Amino acid sequence: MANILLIDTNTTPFNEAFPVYPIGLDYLQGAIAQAGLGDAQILDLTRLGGALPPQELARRGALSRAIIKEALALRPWDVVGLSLRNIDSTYPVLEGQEGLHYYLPELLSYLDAVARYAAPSTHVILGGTGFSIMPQAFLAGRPATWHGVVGPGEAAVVEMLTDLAAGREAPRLLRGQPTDLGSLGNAELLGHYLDLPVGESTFGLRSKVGCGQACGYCPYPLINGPRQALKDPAAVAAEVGLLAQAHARHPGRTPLRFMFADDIFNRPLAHAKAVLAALLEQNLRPASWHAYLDPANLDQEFLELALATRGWTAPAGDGQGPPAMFFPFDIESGSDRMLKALRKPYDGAGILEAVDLYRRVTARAVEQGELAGAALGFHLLLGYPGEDEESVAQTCGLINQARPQQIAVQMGVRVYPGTPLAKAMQGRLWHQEEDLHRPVLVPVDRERVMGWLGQYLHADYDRLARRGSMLLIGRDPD
Ligand code: B12
Ligand code: SF4
Repeated sequence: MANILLIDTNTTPFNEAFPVYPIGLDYLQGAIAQAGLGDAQILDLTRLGGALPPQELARRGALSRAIIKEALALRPWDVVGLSLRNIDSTYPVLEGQEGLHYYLPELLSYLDAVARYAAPSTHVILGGTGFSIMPQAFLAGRPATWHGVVGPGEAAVVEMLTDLAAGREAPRLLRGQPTDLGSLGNAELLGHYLDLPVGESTFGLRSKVGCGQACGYCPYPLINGPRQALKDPAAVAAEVGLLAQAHARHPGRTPLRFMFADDIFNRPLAHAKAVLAALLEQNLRPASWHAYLDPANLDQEFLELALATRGWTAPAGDGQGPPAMFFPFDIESGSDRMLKALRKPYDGAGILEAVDLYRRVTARAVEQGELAGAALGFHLLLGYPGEDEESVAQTCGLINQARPQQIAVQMGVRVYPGTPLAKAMQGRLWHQEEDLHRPVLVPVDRERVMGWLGQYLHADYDRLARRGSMLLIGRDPD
């Protein structure tokens, strides 16, 4: 039995304001226990440090390093694992100093604290999404007792711990395979998060790994690999059941809402439907859930199952009566030329068909009193190489046809190392891979893009708000 400490290093301002439960570490803790390798402890830096008011956020780093020092002094840990999630915000929505959207320096300061205070015999294992995108940013220059896992960690961490326990050398860097995928299991930690002022995305669980696509800008395939691995729908429903039980033990708190934390939930569609059917079979109806979607890979049965399980719904204000539904179509562009450049597996016609289907299914639900109302939104990514007045005009044309109530526009695309976009931008935006450890964005003339949107969008879209590089555009309801 080894002494294992797992540290959640997510001390970003995002995690302060919108706590996300450390699913990855819960999954690893379960995998380690199941393999008979011991009871790993989770050290959650933000929650242990306690809430900080906005004007004192700058103290979080020092507070966290002190917590690390104290925990490492408790005993000579056999293994310390660090979960490294957010490197930067991908698209800066917060105006202000760099630390609000660039987190790598703080993460590295936590690694330095571990290097300083851990016993020389302690093995350190790094993992998590941020680590998986740029492992060398974290591992370079660290001693031979430091290791890393890229991608899903359940099987890989068990393999490494088994090697270390047997006195064998563990590899420096292991590509985690999506086998033996974990489940939520830490009822105590879930209970702790239920006591926080939680939001709709606080709790997540994974129904699969991977999306099977390779969109030009996206780092997800670097994290989770090129293929998909699906979890048994009944096991996913059991996880929702565990979450529901933890929630039931905390009455008076906000209603139970969660997110399927998959790269893409509805691909393959049959699996997503099987997961939702399993929830219904087990009579599990949370107040609401949501997920990232392929906007054109929908069918009537999926939408009906989403409705029956309260996907993308918000309960009625007074808690009585049917909920309202808001469905986000993450279309990224409405220009077929740009969708091709982005390497999206759908086109404008597919998006319009899906919107039409959503409207038909939800109109029927409103008629039958199952929904109080239904609306939809588009998410756009503007400023990818090749974007010009013509493509923005085409996107506006599609919006004018589909008439979403809200449009969120991300202006400028982050170039992550190892993506097709990074390859295309080599020599222009970067030379050495280290150049991309900082948030490098494809340059975009935001004022011009905003001008084109104003010119080509229907006059009904008269509400505009800007937050950093995000634009929020809206119109009055029909
Ligand atoms: C779902 C999701 C969200 C949800 C979270 C809901 C929830 N309750 O968890 C929401 C929408 C709230 C969200 C918000 C944000 N997210 Co997000 N999110 C994701 C997504 C799609 C899945 C993450 C997830 O939970 N996976 C399921 C769990 C089980 O897997 P996991 O955490 O990866 O853990 C596994 C492995 O990484 C590994 N592992 C993890 N820790 C460790 C530790 C050790 C020692 C080892 C060995 C292994 C290991 O093993 C685990 C089990 O297999 C990822 C992209 C992706 N495909 O991974 C982005 C991602 C993690 N998000 C990201 C970011 C930046 C953010 C935001 C800052 C906002 C934004 N601009 O996107 C905020 C931050 C919120 C916060 N409080 O921290 C980035 C992080 C990397 C980066 N670029 O910096 C990612 C990778 C997407 C991206 N844009 O690149 N996010
Ligand atoms: S954008 Fe979505 S579909 Fe494309 S590679 Fe990323 S996760 Fe997969």
